[in-house]
Order: sequence, then structure tokens, then C-alpha cells
Amino acid sequence: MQESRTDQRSKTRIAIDLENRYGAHNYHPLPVVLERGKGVFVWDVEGKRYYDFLSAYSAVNQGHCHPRLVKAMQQQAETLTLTSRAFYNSDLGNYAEYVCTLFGYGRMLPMNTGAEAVETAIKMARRWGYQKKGIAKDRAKVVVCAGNFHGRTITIVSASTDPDSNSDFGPYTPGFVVVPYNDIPALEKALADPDVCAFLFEPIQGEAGVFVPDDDFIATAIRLCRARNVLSMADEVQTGIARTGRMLCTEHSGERPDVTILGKAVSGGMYPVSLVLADSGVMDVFTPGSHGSTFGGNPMAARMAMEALEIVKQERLAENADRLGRIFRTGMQELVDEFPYVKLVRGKGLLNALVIEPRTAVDGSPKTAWELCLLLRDNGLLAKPTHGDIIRFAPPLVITEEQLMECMRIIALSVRQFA
Ligand code: IF1
Repeated sequence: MQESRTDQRSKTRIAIDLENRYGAHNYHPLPVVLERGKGVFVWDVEGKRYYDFLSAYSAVNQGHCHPRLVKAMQQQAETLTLTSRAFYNSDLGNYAEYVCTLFGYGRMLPMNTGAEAVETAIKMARRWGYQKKGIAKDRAKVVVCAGNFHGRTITIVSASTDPDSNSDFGPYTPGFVVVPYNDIPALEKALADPDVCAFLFEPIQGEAGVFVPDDDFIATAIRLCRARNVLSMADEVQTGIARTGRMLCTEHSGERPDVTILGKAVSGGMYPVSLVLADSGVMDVFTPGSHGSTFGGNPMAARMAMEALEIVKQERLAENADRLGRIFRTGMQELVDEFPYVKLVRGKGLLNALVIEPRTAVDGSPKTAWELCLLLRDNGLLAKPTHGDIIRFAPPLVITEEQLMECMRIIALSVRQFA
């Protein structure tokens, strides 16, 4: 039977056209339409299989549709999903004890998205600054790093140095001081201001291009904050949950920040779950009615988070990320050594990036990280450039050594084709 005209367009084209026609254009996705995921693999609507090397920006560290998470979600979905915090529920207390014990903090405040958790931490730090540090009303400052990415709300983008994130969204929230990332003297100077209540930082800057700071930067920064009675607040939304080879990226530093912010893979990508961890002396600035969220701390979130974190522990995903990350960077370094347009590889655990020299082909067409990602897609591996010339490689942490070796061959093949 002659397919109707509509059917002659591929399912990919139909899906992309629909999204472009009716969706806001706040993204520029790679032209591939995904409809199924399992472990390290995703499949597009044409039935083609890909290795997922973005992991939804490190939200599916446990792999797509992990069977234990699917089962937990099904069970909770037919039991109790949401009560609001107007009442207690049978899961939040267990969840709170679980994460406080696991991450070594006195208290937790449950939210949903990473941005909400960052906003919560900023509110907590400001109120702590007024009530505990004695900062004059409305004068509290939070020190942030140039190149930061902490989310998309107006207050958070007020701290951003990326015009794509904040241009024409003013007026901005005041009270942010920007220092260069990985710059101890600049940080030391900024912390001398008695109105500073907190230093908010990413242990590795993900969006900026997987910038790994000097080995002693995080530890020194945390110690300087302690010396200046400033809250050190680690945004581990992307670097946390075993991504960099430790349960928390700050573990590499040997120091514990006053506040840790988590999201994304806390739920294994099944459900929006985020949280803020701190000790009572800080967290207790929140009094009844001073903060909250309809879905924050709901039974489904609690159940998913505990199951997702158990998987990370029992499947030893941090150890896997640490070991395979070293193999990956060694393999990528061979491409850096061989191809002048592959400038460098950097990262920690299975959060890595390849920096590509943008070029123009003899026919005048661009040869940037975007074109290389299209080649990778054609060869069966999905990754996405960040800030033009940097490709982030972040597979689910359940990847095996054999699968990683195959992916390294795909990347090498694509880099050669990109010559
Ligand atoms: C987008 C970036 C990554 C984050 C850190 C907080 C949040 C994020 C360190 C907010 C979120 C996501 C957001 C998503 C793409 C992705 C991203 F490219 F935007 F910057 F991962 F690098 N702190 N990152 O990375 O968490 O509110 O999204 O749950 O906005 O395009 P969220």
C-alpha cells in the first residue's frame, strides 16, 4: 500500500518538526530522536542503537531504566506518590537518615531540581549570614566563580558570567561576587569581606567545559572559608553520585564542605530529586513556613533516591568510574598526540572532555565540535559540544570496560573521519 505523504517523512523528521513547531526554541538538540533506553544504550525512532555518552548531563549514572528503579517506581506509584509536607509520610524520615548517614551531614532539605536546591542553599547561606555571622540586613554576599553553571533561575543566572545564560533577563539579584575559577589569591581577597556569607563552587566546572581545578584548590578554598567564617557550598549536582570516581567529588580534596548540593543522579534519572546537606547549626536557620516545595520530599522521590543510591554503592559505580576514567583519558591522549586538531583531554572519573580546534574545510564548511558530534552520532555514539569547541564525554557509570573500549574505537574512528 502506498504510504500516505505524511508517512513518507521519517519518524525522525516528523518528531523534530513537531517539537520545532510547538516547542520553545530554548535548545539546539543534536538531530536524533530517542525513544528507548536501557543501561548504556539508547535507541532512536528509526531503531538505531547508540552509546549514550551524555547520560542526560550526568543524571542517569545508574544507566537508563535500571530494573531496580523501574520496580521501585512501579511499587511506589501504586502505593503513595505525594502527600505534601502538610503531613508526615512514612518515607521521608528514612530517606533523610539514609542520605545524612551516607554523605556525613547532620540534616537534609529535600527539593526537586538542581536549581531549586541551589536556590535553597543561597537562601540558607544568606539567613545564616544574618542570624549567625551578624552580617547587616540585606548586605550578605555570595562568592561564585567565573564560568559557573548552577541552574537557570533569575537569582542563579544573576551569578552567571555567561551572556547566553543571563542576557536580557535583568534586573538581576544583587549580592554576588565573581572570582576567577581555581584562583586562590582572588578567593582569599574576596573572603576578607565581612559581608560574605558563602562561597558557592563546582568541584569541577561541567558546563564551562569540564574544568578540573588544581589538586589543592578545593581543599584550600574550604580551609579559607573556615578561617573566614564563610560557608563553603559545593554544587555537586553534576559531579556528585560517583561521576568523578568518588561518591562526592569533594572527597578527592580530603575536605568536607559546609554544604553539599545534589540532584540529577540522586534518582538515577527516573524522577526530579535534589537536596541540600548541611549540619544543624546551618540548616536550623529554616523555621516552619520559611521554605518548602509542593513535591519536595515526596514518597516517590524518597523511594527512588534510596534505591538509586543503593545501586551506586552495591554496583561499586564510583570505583568503576575511577578505573575506566583513567583508561579513557589514556586512550584519548593518544588522539591528542596524533591529531593536531584534538587539543587536549581533561576530566576525572567518567566526567571527561575533549577540546577540539575549530577549523574550516577546504570547501569552506565548518569543522567544529558540532560536526564531530554528528560523525559520532552516525557511528553510534551520542555526545554534545559545550561552549563550541569542547565535547563532554559522560557515559552511564555502569559501562563495562569492553563497552568503553568499543566507544573509544568509535571516537577514534570519528576523529579520523573528521581529519
Ligand atoms: C540545561 C548545563 C550541565 C548543573 C549544576 C545545578 C544545575 C545543573 C552543576 C541545575 C544542571 C543541566 C541543566 C541543563 C543542561 C545541564 C548542564 F549544560 F546546563 F550546564 F549539566 F552542565 N548545578 N545542569 O550542571 O540543575 O535545575 O537542571 O536540575 O539547563 O540546559 P537542574
